[in-house]
Amino acid sequence: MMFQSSVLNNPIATDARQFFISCRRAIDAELDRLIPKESEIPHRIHSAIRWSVFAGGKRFRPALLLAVGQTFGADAEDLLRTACALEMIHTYSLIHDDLPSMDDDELRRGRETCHVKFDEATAILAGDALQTLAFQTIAEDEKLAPELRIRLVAEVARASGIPDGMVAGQALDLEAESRDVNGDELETIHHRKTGALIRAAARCGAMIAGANEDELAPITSYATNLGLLFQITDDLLDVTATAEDLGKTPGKDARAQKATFPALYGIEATRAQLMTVHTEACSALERLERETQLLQSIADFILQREV
Ligand code: GRG
Repeated sequence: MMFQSSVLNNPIATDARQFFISCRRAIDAELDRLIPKESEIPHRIHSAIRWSVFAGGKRFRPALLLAVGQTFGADAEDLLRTACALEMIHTYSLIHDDLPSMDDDELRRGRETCHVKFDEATAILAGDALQTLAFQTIAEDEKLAPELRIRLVAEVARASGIPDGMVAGQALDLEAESRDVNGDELETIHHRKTGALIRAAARCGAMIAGANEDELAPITSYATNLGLLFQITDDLLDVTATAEDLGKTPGKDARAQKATFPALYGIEATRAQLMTVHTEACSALERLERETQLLQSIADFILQREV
């Protein structure tokens, strides 16, 4: 398999923006190969899955997996399927998060949400199918040793589920709607709801590259801080950005009186917190005896992101 861009397999790629652009093509092409076509029966669920997956997401989690894996010397071709599996899990979570019984939203990735375009039952099934396809994709990745595939499946399952993964974060978030939460509780929600999958992306990249435990620890710390950085910038963008920029409905957190960093601490203190978390992420990288310029650039990119 040949990648269209040399940047993807270039160990000296240092610019996050360029890296994301070049990754995106390879990730989308592989997702297109892995997900059944609309023409396959049952048409409606395949159409719904493709509607949501190919709606223009940033592909941040798979790109992070590729970046970390390449930092540790893995070949992009060995990383790509697990990277796509993470995007499948992420897209499933967005489809289910948008459902009327959850966040009840009509706009996602700049277009109608899955249940609005199709129907609620189809959206539930599309999310379910994406989740199982993600695990199937890793389990059947013949480029990787069977033992490694088991470790990756466990890592992704742990990050996606309970008690410390994304589903737990979503459950805590729903519970928090009916009461006040403090800063520590908010961080706990964020670490699970958003952080766990981002952390798994980085760890899977390192695991595929054969990184040892001494290297996994700083990468885990980097990615934990990166996940928090990503969520705090998300909270800020919800206050400051437009629907056109975001491709989703802004201002929802404030309208729902949701606990967010800006709501708890104010915008200026939230910006200061961003700087602290960014510094923590970068200082974790200093513990690695690797060329980490691309990973630093990704932290800078998230700090400054506008979408
Ligand atoms: C339904 C089990 C379940 C979990 C839902 C992901 C999630 C958990 C909820 C989405 C709501 C939300 C605003 C989460 C915080 C940040 C976040 C994950 C934003 C969406 O991710 P992006 O910005 O989206 O990477 P794109 O569309 O670019 O992939």
